[in-house]
Amino acid sequence: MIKLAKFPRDFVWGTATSSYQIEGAVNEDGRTPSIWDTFSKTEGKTYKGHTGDVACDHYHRYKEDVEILKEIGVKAYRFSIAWPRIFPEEGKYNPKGMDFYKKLIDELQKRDIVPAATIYHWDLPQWAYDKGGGWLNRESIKWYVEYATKLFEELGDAIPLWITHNEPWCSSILSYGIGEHAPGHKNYREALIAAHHILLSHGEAVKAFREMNIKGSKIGITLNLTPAYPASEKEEDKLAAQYADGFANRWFLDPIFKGNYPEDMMELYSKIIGEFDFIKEGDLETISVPIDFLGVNYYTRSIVKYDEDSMLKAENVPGPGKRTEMGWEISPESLYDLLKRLDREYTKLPMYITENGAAFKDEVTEDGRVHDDERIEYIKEHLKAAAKFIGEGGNLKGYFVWSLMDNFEWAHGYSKRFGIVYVDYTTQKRILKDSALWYKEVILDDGIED
Ligand code: GBH
Repeated sequence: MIKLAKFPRDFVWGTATSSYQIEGAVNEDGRTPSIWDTFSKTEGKTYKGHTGDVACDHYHRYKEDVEILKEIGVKAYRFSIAWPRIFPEEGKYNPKGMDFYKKLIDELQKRDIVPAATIYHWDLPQWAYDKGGGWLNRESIKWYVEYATKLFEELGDAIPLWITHNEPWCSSILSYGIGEHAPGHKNYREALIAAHHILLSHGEAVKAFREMNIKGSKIGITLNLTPAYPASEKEEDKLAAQYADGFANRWFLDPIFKGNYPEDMMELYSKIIGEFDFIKEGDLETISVPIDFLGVNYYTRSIVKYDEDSMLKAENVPGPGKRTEMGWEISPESLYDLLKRLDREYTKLPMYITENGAAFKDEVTEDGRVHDDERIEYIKEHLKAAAKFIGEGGNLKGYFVWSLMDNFEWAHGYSKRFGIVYVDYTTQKRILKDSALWYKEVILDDGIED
């Protein structure tokens, strides 16, 4: 046996999910619709019109699912809380919705699994959208902070890791700019306004959290980061990579860690969106309030060449690596590059990989199992990259596989499977894929053997 990668004994091994993607029970215990209910029920927005109405029925099966977590042996479980269960109407707290998360946390604690909770993983209450477009309305910050504060009051120190937002790039750019996610707007000015308000809501929630002095709990944010590489050594391609990096990464990292938006991007964006009059005095101080850790979601990299006609002056070109079912190039080395760069340019704070994983064509074979060797390979290579970073002194504290189980993959509906646990959507039967059994061994060994 050769040790391929070794991790510290206290490394946090986890899996991740999110509320709308797994819970179902969309009309139960007082929950009202989110923008994803509305969006998925709008013709043509999701694969075959799939919705999260039932999903993995986790709302009713959470005990069984926590049992599976125990079986895999994870140390931590990252889930998200559904805002429309907690505040089904503006200003109206719903204790019944909170009860579900209290019960879930209880089950986790009984099995020594650390709960890591994401406050916002895209299921904005429809009522908030109806008041001026949700994140477009600066009032959204107030609504979010009221919601977050309630969570801190009720769950507080039961959650050692609080994550304010999951992937603000997705909930702003993909949702208000590109239109692929709810609410499906296609307007770049709106995308940047939404991003700004989301970042502000993060900062205000961190401030509220600090004021409450919750002992033993940490707070941070999760960003999806996509390292950008130039297609050639040409200066113009390097410029394209600089803009692609600004678009995907620096627009979010810089305000959080440096207290300003990147100047090159301000200049580029101002030609498209006009004035940045939605940025008020003091906003960047709020966005850059100190956090305790950074969550990194990493799936793939981008390779770009210069394109005069495109808004970002950059056009994606396919990389040479193998692809997952999402069409995303597999590039574990880029995860290493990314972590090094974060350490060098942004922060020495603890980091967690809060999502990493892949969709492949999974099938239950005659033996009743799912032989997902490609997923094992994917996770193994990314863990090796993570271990290399740690070996060089990098402050990486944990790794969460996306996802615990197959689920509602947003615009792709149930057509893409990211789980290490297979879900049969007809029977709701769960089957541990080979990757889950393999991950169990990794956790037991705190490392990978070959
Ligand atoms: C995450 O989003 C989400 O947090 C999670 O809910 C979701 O299920 C999971 O990933 C799997 O998709 O778009 O071709 O330019 C990840 C979103 C994926 C957005 C990679 C940027 C870059 C490749 N990111 N993507 S591409």
